[in-house]
Amino acid sequence: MAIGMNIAKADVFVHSPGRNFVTLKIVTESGLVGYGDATVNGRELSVASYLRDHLLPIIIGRDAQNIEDTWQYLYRGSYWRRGPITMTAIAAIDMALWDIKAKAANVPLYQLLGGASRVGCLAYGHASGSDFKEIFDSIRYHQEKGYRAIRVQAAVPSLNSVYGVPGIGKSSKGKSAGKRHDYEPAQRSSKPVEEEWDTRAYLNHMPKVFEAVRNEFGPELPLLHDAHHRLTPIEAARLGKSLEPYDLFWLEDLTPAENTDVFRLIRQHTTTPIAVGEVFNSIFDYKALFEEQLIDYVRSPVSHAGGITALRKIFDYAAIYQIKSGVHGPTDVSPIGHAASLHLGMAIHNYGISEYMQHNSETNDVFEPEYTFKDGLIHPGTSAGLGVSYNEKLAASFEYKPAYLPVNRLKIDGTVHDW
Ligand code: EZ4
Ligand code: CO
Repeated sequence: MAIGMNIAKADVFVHSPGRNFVTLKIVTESGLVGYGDATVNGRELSVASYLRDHLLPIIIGRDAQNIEDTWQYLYRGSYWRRGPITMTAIAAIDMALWDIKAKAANVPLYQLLGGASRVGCLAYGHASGSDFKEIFDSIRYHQEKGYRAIRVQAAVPSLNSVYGVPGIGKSSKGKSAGKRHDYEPAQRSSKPVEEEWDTRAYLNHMPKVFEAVRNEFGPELPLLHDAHHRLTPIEAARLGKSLEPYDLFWLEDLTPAENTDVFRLIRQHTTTPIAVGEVFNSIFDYKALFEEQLIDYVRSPVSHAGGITALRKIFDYAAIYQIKSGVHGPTDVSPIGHAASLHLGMAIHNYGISEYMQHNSETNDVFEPEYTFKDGLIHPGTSAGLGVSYNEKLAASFEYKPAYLPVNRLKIDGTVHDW
């Protein structure tokens, strides 16, 4: 047994460099440091408490090398399993222990997961706009940055706001363009912002957007779209069908996440590939979807699905059904969580694509991620471990402030609508 590999110390940091993040630091007796991302957007303090009050006291003194056993101890050993807070807390510990194991072995983490299966991880960026011109400009901007696959979100003419499309209504003043490429959807405020929604208007408008984009950019560019869980099963089927002529790479999060049975209906109606799972947190959420071959891409990131140990199993299970990874990579996954997903993405065979929104400079100054983005591919870097650090002093200068994702109401009568 290696000397000094027991967990000596663990701390949780909740700060706001660029946006709110929850960061776990584990230190072994020998002084090796591992980091984990424990951020759940808009519910940060719950995960911090779950870690500080319940998990960290029981992992002190454990052998940091026994990652699988620690995972089972925290998951199977607890009466209360699953759920986003629990699984994110376990994920943070798992990530930190893999970081330590790779540092102890002096290799980048993907080497421990089987080595590189590719030269880099294909990523997609977020284009959006209030009108076709803004959308085209935003796509071009991302292409110039190197992206080879692009998610397109669009304002809907009759709506004052649409999630994922910043700056609606300000375009005539020319103020939205810069902001649009550095978008943080969780607003720092004591209550959530409220946005309005109209499914009919959305369903009528989206095919026009993708028709215009295909006409402008041709058939080759991989295009993605996210419906943010807002549709009923039959509406989802209609959207998939109406977008078939535009050959989407995927259609994401069509219906509310709880009821996965609806994918049977959707699948019968459309050949548009389907991605789901950014709010899933367990292999059991995917079980029927895999076995019945109802989806094409797994959205879970390492940080929300129980860690590298758990997501690796989900990906291996998906591989049997030719289903690929399509990891969630918004700004609320910290550079630590993003790096963990990238190391796993480098190693697995059934890699698909990663979302890569890019953090702002405040975030990057604190975490100093080593991953690099070139020609549309992200590489996690070759230094030992996850290749991410955490500048505690600098982080502490960015005080945590509550921030919430918006709440969505129907335009016609104010009914709260699905995410
Ligand atoms: O709404 O990360 O695909 N990306 C997304 C994100 C999510 C936020 C939620 O925290 O859907 O913008
Ligand atoms: Co999404």
